[in-house]
Amino acid sequence: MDRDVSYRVPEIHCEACERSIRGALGKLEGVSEVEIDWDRREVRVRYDGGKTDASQVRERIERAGFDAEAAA
Ligand SMILES: [Cu+2]
Repeated sequence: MDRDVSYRVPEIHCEACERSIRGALGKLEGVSEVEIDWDRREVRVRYDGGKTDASQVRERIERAGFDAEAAA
């Protein structure tokens, strides 16, 4: 089943940041969509709940070098 999760990533500053995050999440199996909201500094991810979960999504963002906080 498809699920959505959002994280606040305050350190997104430029397109290189966006590329790193997209690259990191693109390698995570089950991720089908990554949306970056520049105004809110938020990363929204759609993923297959049978293949991965929100904590793995968060871990990928953090491993790419960014703090990820649960979005309100
Ligand atoms: Cu950047």
